[in-house]
Amino acid sequence: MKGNRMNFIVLTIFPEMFNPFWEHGIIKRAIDRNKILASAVNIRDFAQGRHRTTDDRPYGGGCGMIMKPEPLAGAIRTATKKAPLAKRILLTPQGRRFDQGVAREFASLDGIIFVCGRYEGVDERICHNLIDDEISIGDYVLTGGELAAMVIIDAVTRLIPGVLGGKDSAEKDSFSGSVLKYAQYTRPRTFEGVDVPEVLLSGNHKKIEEARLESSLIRTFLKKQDLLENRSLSAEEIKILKKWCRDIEKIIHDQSIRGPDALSGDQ
Ligand code: 6GU
Repeated sequence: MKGNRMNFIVLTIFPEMFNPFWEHGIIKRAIDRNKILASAVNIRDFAQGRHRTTDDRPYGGGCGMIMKPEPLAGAIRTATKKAPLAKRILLTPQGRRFDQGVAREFASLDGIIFVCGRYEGVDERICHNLIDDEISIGDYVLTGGELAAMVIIDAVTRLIPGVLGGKDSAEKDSFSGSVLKYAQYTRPRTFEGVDVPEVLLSGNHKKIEEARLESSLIRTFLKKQDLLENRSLSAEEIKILKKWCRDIEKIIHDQSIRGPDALSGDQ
């Protein structure tokens, strides 16, 4: 019916925050090319009473305000009618941690309904029947789920087939193969005294691939060693790592035959 177009519906008390987000860059292009459908719905539209309040004081006392269940329930039910197959995700610092693996998982969904919490949180009863998953984008506290929704929509959209320009741009990302992206360069050839590595100008594609793999490994080793430890290494990668070991052992060996002082760094 709607084909493979991903439907993002964001439920928020600040829908205007999303206007500039929908209107720029890859997200805008994905909307224009019908790869995604995106909308932000005001939870307040489902609130009752003259003041249309969406929050209230917590039972049992304590500081801060809680998002009332009725407006949230109304907003979630209406969104679910529009996108019956969509996964309903509550954005909360207590949720499962979002990462590239979760982004890949979400990229294959029909749609996502994001519930953006504000204040001190949402009434617990919302989670019983109306929420399928709880997600956090990291271990810090934001004032609301809106920025988290944008982070997730951004990361997921670029994984949807046909969204990125080059056909393999998403596959060659940092993390896709669980290593970081290699060092990249564009013109000019010399910038502030630093040259682009010679091999990249050689036109030798095999050499370039090798140099890039080595660059990826070095950067991963220096910046995110845990990624390397959890990776099953290819024969090519093991070859590169073993060469480093030999190079490092040679340095240590050459230093140590000059005497113990050579290693202490106070020569
Ligand atoms: Cl999803 N919401 C809030 N309020 N804070 C967060 C978060 C989400 N993820 C990390 N911190």
